[in-house]
Amino acid sequence: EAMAQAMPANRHKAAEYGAAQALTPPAGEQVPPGHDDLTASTLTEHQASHKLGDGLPRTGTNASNESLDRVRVDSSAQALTSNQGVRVADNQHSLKAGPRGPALLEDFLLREKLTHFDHERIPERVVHARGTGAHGYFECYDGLAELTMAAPFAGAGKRTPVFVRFSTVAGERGSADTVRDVRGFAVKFYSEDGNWDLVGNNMPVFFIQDAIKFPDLVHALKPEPHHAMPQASSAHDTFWDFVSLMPESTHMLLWLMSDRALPRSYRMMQGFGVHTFRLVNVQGESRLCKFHWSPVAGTHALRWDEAVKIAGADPDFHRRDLWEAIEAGLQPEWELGLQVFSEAEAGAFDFDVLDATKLVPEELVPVRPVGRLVLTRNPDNFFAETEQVAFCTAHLIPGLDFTSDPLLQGRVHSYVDTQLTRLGGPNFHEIPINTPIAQVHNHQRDGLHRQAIARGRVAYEPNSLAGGCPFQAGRLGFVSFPEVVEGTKLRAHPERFAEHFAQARLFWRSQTLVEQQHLVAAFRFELSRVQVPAVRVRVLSLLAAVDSRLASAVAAGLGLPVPPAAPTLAHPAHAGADTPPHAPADAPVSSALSMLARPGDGQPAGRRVALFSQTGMDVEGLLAVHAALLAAGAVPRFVGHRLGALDPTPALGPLQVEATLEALPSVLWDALVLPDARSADGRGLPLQHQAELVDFVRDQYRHGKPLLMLGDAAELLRAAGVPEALLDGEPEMGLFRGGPPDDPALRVDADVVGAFIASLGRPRH
Ligand code: HDE
Repeated sequence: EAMAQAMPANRHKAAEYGAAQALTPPAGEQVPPGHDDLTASTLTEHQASHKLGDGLPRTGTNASNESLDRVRVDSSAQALTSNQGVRVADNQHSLKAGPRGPALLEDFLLREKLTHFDHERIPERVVHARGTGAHGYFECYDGLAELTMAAPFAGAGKRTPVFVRFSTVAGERGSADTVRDVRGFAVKFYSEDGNWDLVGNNMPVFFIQDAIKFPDLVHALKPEPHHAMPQASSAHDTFWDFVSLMPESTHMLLWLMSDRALPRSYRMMQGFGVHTFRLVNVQGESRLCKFHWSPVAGTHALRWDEAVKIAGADPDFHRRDLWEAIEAGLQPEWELGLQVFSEAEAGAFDFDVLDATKLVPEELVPVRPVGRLVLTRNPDNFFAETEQVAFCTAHLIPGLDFTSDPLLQGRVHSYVDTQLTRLGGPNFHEIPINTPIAQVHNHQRDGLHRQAIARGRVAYEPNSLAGGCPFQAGRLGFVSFPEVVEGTKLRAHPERFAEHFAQARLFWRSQTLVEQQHLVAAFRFELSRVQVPAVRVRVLSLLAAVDSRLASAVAAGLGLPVPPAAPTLAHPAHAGADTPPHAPADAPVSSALSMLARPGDGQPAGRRVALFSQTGMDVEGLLAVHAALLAAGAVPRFVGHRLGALDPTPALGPLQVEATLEALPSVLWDALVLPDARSADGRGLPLQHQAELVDFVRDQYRHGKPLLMLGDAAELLRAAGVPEALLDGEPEMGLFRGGPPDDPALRVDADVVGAFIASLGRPRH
């Protein structure tokens, strides 16, 4: 043990851990011989790593981070070497026959460097190529033993390390973050019973009901094959052609055209497991379940105009937002909720819970909060961690199981299969970010890039030569829930899969007026990009089957009459009965479906606020607001026309402008603070004649963001198109007038500043 503490884990490669003690993997807990715990007693293969002990993360630590210490490299104060560890004398010149001579074949250093470079890229994910990830933990509120034996839910306060990757779906790896799209929300739980991946989206339903349609959906959505356009957008003929012929996609289309498809931040979107899963307890009893993630920062969206402009101003907007929030110590957080119901209850719903185009309304089954997900640490290396992480719906642990959802069944195959190509072979589970903290023991061998050095001559089971090890775990292993299944082999879907519009209507009716307006605008935009008139008409007929007001509003924007509604089945709940037996999907509204109706959402923490400043203006007031914003956890920055120092202030000396209006335009900020225009002592152009500033204010106002005036800004606001009635401030409309207060000793009115700050985390005005 003393040696282990003095030495790095691999004493032959001390340099790869750097000199810093912190980078040396801890020795790890030792397993006493004869320990009878099943997991622990089999820990023999990885003695050189610190993956020892009971497999549980230590309190307050992240076991998955620590296991990565084995492969972390810190090159500070180290000499450059080749991949064979040979120190490189000169990395600037290739080996030549004379200074002007040809390069020599024997230059193995040049060849190694170029060869490695030539193979740096791996295939991108066929969908969800663009994404970003972070480490953290899941903490269980209370033990859920009555429902499931899944390790992350084993007891109150139990923490399980996680890696999370958020993504867009359609765009390529380098595409913009703020496009209209579904967002992936994939969570890998590194539990002591093995890895569990909950590979979800930020919308609770999907386009199709059966996996066999997925390649067609994706081919229709991706850039059209003849000219490879458009990038990261569904606004083109092939997508709408496909979905117009696929009425089951109608519900998801409404979600996709809603502001849910334009999240303000990955930190501010919900996540859903989408499918119905199964929970199994230790007695072998099973319940059905839907998974919900709800962000503590609130569920917030961008405006479309904003999203479009951000795609140009900062294509990495969401990636940067998450990175910066975690670097700043904000620790983004979501609450996990479960909707739990029995098979019998599900049988009485007027939709089929195996149909991924349907959700379970919260009025029918409430969401029970069971734990929280906290992101604490950015990856060290994007490629090694975020790019190489391999999520898979088949990564399941005891206590959880699949249902026969035909979409889920296809996914269980597809995710492993895709990694074989993307990560180059069957050993992708050995890439550090994918290795479980639970030990791996089996007779799988060899393959490209094998890491484990399996000892002994036995690679089969049953065996006697290795004492029967590793042995079958029996009831301590994964046992599939013994669901009774019988049926005729056929290609068909259940009867309740045939109704496609009731939940689309529920979603539409549940939106507030402004959300409905945004939805209509999105349909108009997308369909105006469609060139083939018949496709537009077919989509309108789907919308007509949802709601006549929706259809006519969209049709008006396209200059088309509303066509006859697509054929609808009688809603099963209404067939032959006056009153539906259960709160049906056709209920008038479900408030959980509207982002704006979600109460209590949002926080000022992490919101970005621009404080406009220029030479000669009253910076004292700005400084007071700056301090108040910092105290609330917001991110205030002084912006102006040029970087650098402004007038000295008595308090702080020269105030530094940190960002220019040009480099960080309005759309990259959540709010704006304007100093008193009268305080500009005649130096420079009047504010209302500064084109970039006028544009900035116009966008802030149009996008419904809070604006705080520390005095008169009427001329500027007028130039930016703010209506006359609002020039003096109107908090209801997000325009706050905070100074100068009656007391000349004060620079700003603290109550108004407080109201402005409180409004930062709320939905847009
Ligand atoms: Fe995926 N999906 N998917 N998907 N999916 C992939 O796996 C697939 C579906 C989702 O951050 C791929 O490793 C099929 C639903 C996320 O790495 C691939 C079907 C939901 C991610 C694949 C679906 C998702 C993926 C591409 C229909 C929400 C990104 C690369 C049967 C519940 C995970 C990869 C990450 C990625 C297949 C439908 C979510 C090809 C066949 C429904 C979040 O395997």
